[in-house]
Amino acid sequence: MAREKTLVLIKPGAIQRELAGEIITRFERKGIKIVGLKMMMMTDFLIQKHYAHLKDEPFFTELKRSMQDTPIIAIALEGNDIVKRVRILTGATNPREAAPGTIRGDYSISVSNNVIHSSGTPEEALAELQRFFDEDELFNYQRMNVMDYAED
Ligand code: DAT
Ligand code: MG
Repeated sequence: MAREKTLVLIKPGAIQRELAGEIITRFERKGIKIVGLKMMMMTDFLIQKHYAHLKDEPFFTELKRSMQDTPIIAIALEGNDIVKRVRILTGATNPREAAPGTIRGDYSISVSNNVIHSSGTPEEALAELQRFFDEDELFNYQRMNVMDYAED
């Protein structure tokens, strides 16, 4: 088991639908530790880096626009095997395929309004966290008691 951090973005579609609290609560209720959190605008530069793998897709222009409709909320989460665990909680990219109980399965209404981003692999998570957070925006702290019985 590897102790890792991962990046979540609450996307503009979720901010507009007032789902930010619901999404943060999902992670808290599951005992996942938040080690960084901030609201910010996605700049053109950030989007080009973040979605570099999609730059030639026909939907890229629309994706870029939709990521700038409102600020996003960037969240850093930490735990054992957290990248994979958060991907499972996130659910499939396409809402029609996202399982009930996952965040996208419960809240996503279209592939371009799929409410949340989460890093796909540990390598992706490292690169994305560096892109979205300065070192002094990520925190080291202990939680008391509640986690004594949990896996991480
Ligand atoms: P994921 O966000 O599940 O990691 P991805 O990295 O393949 O998926 O794509 C990033 C985002 O791009 C995705 O969350 C929504 C958008 N996207 C992907 N495929 C799309 C499509 N066919 N039409 C519209 N938007 C799409
Ligand atoms: Mg991805």
